Amino acid sequence: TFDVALFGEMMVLLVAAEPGPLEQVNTFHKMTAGAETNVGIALARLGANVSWASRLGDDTMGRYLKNVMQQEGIDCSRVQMVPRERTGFMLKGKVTEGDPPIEYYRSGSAASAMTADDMDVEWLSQARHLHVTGIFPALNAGTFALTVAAMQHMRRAGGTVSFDPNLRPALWGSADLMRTRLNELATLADWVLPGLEEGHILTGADTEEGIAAFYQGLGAQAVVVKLGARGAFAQVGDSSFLVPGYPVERVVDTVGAGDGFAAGLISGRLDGLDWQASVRRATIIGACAVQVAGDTEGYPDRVRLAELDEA
Ligand code: KDG
Repeated sequence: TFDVALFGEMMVLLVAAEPGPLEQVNTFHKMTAGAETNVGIALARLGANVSWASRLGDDTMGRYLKNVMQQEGIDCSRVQMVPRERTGFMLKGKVTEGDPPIEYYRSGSAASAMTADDMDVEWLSQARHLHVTGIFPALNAGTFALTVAAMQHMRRAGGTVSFDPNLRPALWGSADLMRTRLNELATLADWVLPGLEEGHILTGADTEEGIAAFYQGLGAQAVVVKLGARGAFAQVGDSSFLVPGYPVERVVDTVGAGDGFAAGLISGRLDGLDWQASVRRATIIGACAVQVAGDTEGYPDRVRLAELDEA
């Protein structure tokens, strides 16, 4: 058995080294992106056994990504390197405030061709937990079907499923389709983890309480709404609580914070922590992520996490 199973597309991330419009940037740093693999990296740094199922092009970028995952200690035995197919990549700008501009080069990528046939039931049955985001199922009908099948299987097998809607309207094409499909996935999740603005878009509710009530109505055991610097609101069964944001010195880039948050929550629960302590761990890792330019380099290991928890 292992702790956490993940699907998802990993991409090469080229981050602008200087501010300004992307067309004028001369220097980029090569890093990695992908919401699900970000969660995997954050979990592996905390010592979880993570296994990732995906496809990559058998090209230089694909080999780079697989290498990074293996160096993080993640099992890549379910990652296929596909000849004559391409690995996706994305560009990200550098900003001094707010969310950075991004540009995708991922349509037709190796990962986007996955279908429900790529589900390895024997592999998934060995996992304690499955984490899903709204990005991979947005790629294609096949990746959506694969996500649904994996969530259904995980529930039948008695494991837990977490779901971060991670809204990417550009990938869905239509806001209505995005809402319908993501709320469909939420019905198959035990823990739903929207941001406040995302929750508003998906449910129509204006408050964290309203968002939580919506997803409880769809059957979620726990709903944790991310409130940015204000922390997070959690509704678990009949009880609800607020965990204040962990102090941040300087926000450099918010991308990757939600993934760190999910990893903190999952790792807390798998370690047997109660919900309060798990949400607190989630806010600490989210805070680490916003202080760096890439998605993953801020994620702490156990030693650093303990230091931050005590500080
Ligand atoms: O959550 C972080 C992701 O948004 C980023 O790594 C890129 O997966 C990504 C996407 O599709 O936007």
